[in-house]
Amino acid sequence: MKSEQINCTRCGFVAVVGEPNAGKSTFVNAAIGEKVSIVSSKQQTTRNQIRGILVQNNAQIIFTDTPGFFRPHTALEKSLIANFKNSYKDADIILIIFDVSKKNSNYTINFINKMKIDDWQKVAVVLNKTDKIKKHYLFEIAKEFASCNNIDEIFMVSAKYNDGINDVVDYLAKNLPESDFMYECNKTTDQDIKFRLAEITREKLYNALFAELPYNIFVETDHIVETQTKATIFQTITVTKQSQKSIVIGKNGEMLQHIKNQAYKDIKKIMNKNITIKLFVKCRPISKCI
Ligand SMILES: Nc1nc2c(ncn2[C@@H]2O[C@H](COP(=O)(O)OP(=O)(O)OP(=O)(O)O)[C@@H](O)[C@H]2O)c(=O)[nH]1
Ligand SMILES: [Mg+2]
Repeated sequence: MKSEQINCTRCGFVAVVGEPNAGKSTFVNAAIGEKVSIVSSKQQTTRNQIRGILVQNNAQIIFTDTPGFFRPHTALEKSLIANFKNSYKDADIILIIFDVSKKNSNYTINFINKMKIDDWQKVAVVLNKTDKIKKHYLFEIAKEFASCNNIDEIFMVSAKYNDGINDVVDYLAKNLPESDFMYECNKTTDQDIKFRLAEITREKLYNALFAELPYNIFVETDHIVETQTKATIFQTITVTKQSQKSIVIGKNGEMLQHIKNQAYKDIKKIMNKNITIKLFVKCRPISKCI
């Protein structure tokens, strides 16, 4: 009986949800200890559901980092929301990330109280960015969340400074259902390598051109030419206006070079070999239906 308990493994899905910019992707990266999801101070950075995978003791935790929840206006936002609703309905544990420096918790609390949860699902709240506010405010916010329906646990963390993350990970590992692992032990994400590298460049673009860039800018990895020791990564950045193309390239190509330099370190870490990045910028106007 005892050896059966020791050998039992757990595995399941954890949906990481919350308002835009709450720090969902930062949290997932901190938990996994690797950048699997891009981070920026621009809202709605995460467009797709990103899976990050972590083995903790006898448990394999499969995080789904989601686009933030908000009232949709544009077609892109509507598709983000549709994606988001699917992301938590099959999750074993739903982690609600809240940015405590926002102070107004009504929207998130309302969301939690309206969530339709099945009996087998658990909901926990992660109060994030604790580094940004004073302790007594934090306890007031925690009290507000404690009165929500269905909350199993409340954690206080600073994802950016890796504070309090282990407690959340331990809780997740203990509360996932008994199951075999679904992924190989050393896998940290299920993303295709081309997509992952394109996301890194998109992060650097957002961070360098925060105010000037619209959301409909896309980065694609066209191909990767690889030997055992070296990889050349060809990527295309697509914008929708000539003026945006000039911004991305910058004077004498300086902005493009800056983005490449910024992407270099992260991409090298992922590829684990010498790399060269070739960036191209293309303008493709959005076609209008009449
Ligand atoms: N000070 C502080 N900043 C944080 C913390 N966690 C995240 N941030 C910052 O908050 C901003 C948004 O972080 P993201 O992880 O991209 O947030 P997100 O919830 O994934 O955002 P979307 O994908 O756009 O919904 C970034 O500038 C992060 O560096 C934290 O614990 N403390
Ligand atoms: Mg995100």
